[in-house]
Amino acid sequence: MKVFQHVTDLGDLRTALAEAQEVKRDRYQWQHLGRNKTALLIFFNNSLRTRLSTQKAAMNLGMNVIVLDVNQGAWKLETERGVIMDSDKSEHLLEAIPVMGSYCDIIGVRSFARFESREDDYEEKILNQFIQYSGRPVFFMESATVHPLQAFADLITITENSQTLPPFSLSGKEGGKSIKVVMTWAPHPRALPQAVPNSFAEWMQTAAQEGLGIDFVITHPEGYELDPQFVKGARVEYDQMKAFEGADFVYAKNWSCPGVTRPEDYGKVLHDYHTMMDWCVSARQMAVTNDAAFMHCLPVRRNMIVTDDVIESPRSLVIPEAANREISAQVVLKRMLETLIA
Ligand code: AN0
Ligand code: CP
Repeated sequence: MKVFQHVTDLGDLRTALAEAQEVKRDRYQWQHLGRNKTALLIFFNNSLRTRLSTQKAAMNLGMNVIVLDVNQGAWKLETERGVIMDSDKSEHLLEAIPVMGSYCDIIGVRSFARFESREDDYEEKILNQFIQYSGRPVFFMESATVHPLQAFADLITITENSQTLPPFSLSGKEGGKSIKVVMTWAPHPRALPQAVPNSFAEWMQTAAQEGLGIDFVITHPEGYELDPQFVKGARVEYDQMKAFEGADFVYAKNWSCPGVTRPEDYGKVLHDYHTMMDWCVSARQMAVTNDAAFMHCLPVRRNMIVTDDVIESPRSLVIPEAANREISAQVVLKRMLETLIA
């Protein structure tokens, strides 16, 4: 694997999920793969889980790891070609990227949506330059439009906590009842990217289409429609309570306006959050589910996205979900190392 961006980069999902369980059984059995190999993790934005879990995954594989926080100690980087560089930016991305590539074997990059131009964000202008100019395999640690390490960890978590999904069904057989997974928008005071919901939708709908036994529904207020390239025809239900009926998994996340129907609203919070608080996931909505498990990628703002009692309940999976970030990252790094060595 040379790039990890989309669910398709992983190939067959059943195989990838089985590999995740193999990693979980003994995560230290491939230490030879990473010997004298260096992972460079580049952060343009804050992180707790991605930073720690990806370092841990690389170390499990015997790799050396270098972490760079671009905004803390590195030169400020210009990203536009053709500008006269007389501002506070001392270095251009076009030099910085190949230089960074020269010190490592694999690069991970976190670079969120900037919300300056929908086109630039949705073309993945920054990450594509890393792919083009680093000379190294590149994995996305949340880009402008996707967060595939999160979505993979989420899928692993859902399969582990379902009794009907392959390859972990108790009976060991496929063809049982589908599970209902609902992704709900929830209020937040600031504009957040669409990367997490985009990837979650892409991965869930692909899993559904690959016959893993998932019925996937998205619910959000009107105006927050996600880009169709990620929704892939999944059902959208604007009535949150209706969407929650019979749900087995509830996945909460805020996102700002994706600008699909009104490009001028891209990256905006469309309503004063005080008026949207009935979208906060509470016991009221959970009561109509099939005793659903609660999920969120974290970090989460309590009593905005989800109430204390729901996130603290025994049905909350937020901690095992975060723990699975180590596993998703290790499968990805392992596959990249295997490609390098082959
Ligand atoms: C980020 C987001 O919503 O994309 C990262 C989530 C993993 N969240 C915040 O900026 C709070
Ligand atoms: N879920 C996630 O990616 O968390 P961090 O932003 O802390 O890395």
